[in-house]
Amino acid sequence: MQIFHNPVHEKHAGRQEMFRGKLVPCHETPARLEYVLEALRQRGIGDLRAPSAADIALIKRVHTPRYVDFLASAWQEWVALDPANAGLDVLPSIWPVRGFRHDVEPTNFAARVGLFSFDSGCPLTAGTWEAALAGAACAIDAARAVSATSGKHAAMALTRPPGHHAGPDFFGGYCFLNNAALAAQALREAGAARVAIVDVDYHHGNGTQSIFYERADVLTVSVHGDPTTEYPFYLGYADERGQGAGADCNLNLPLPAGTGFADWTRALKQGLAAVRAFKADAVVVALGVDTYEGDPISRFKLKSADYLQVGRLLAGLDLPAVFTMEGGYAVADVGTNVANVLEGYAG
Ligand code: SP5
Ligand code: ZN
Repeated sequence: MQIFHNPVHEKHAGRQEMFRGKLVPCHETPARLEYVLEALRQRGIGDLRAPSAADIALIKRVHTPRYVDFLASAWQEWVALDPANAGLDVLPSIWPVRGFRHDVEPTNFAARVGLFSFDSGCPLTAGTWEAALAGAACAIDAARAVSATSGKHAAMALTRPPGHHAGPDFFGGYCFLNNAALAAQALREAGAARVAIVDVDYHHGNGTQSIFYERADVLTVSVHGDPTTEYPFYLGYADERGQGAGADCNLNLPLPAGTGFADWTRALKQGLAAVRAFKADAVVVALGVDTYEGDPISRFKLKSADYLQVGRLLAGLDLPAVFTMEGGYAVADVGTNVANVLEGYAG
């Protein structure tokens, strides 16, 4: 499997996220990816390569141009406000909720940060744009590599920050550019008529759902913690089925906190059946391993060995596949768990 690894991921390193009225250390750290790399190297899994330059035009067909331009210049604007800001991260503090206008773009920086974000747990740092852009390139390259090879070929975008919470024009949930959505778009543009995205991260892939909600060419499936109690709370319910041309092209499979592998597998199999019924030509797997029993912010009970079976089940689709790296915060075990999925997938 070709693995496009983000060589500048560590340039995105948030200091703190807001949690219960305090700033606490970020869960989404550079070490997460280093553990994955180490596990892949040790086990001889994959063929590591660097990404090419990012296709900004493609990124602007998934995200709005004004959002992409905001991300690209946000850090410079932040430091221009006060040179001392260079030692601090950007965290949103105000948002336009119901009744506020979304069509205006204030010049005030904090106001623009809020316009383009949805939570205060997702710091934007000096290197966020560079890291997110290289990660997007990994996702696009992985999709193009898979498209260029016939048969059941697979590739991975091994990158952070993750992507599945990032929507058409907002960041949040540790995500800035939606790598899974970019991979799906790249697969479409390389000739796949129908693409499915299967999101197995603990959290609902709200950004991915929003990006494709009215499209019939991309099926979005997400197995996740029930948003009644789990982040991101405001999306991810079973009655969200897609809209307009995209009606019946979104499938949410929420499961209660505490769910173990047997029940989780039943939901995944239901999701995979929907992918088959959709007659997808290719699949993108948004691979989060925060479903792990040891994850510090999540509440499913998968064990490390279960991830081998997750890989086997995904391989059963028998489709060209692109994996993107999403969540997983039990840092020292993230490598084993991701490597297990890929090993199970390879058979
Ligand atoms: C990609 C991904 O998995 N994003 C998840 C974002 C979750 N953000 C909210 C997490 C709040 C958890 N805070 C718990 C702190 C316990 N010390
Ligand atoms: Zn997650």
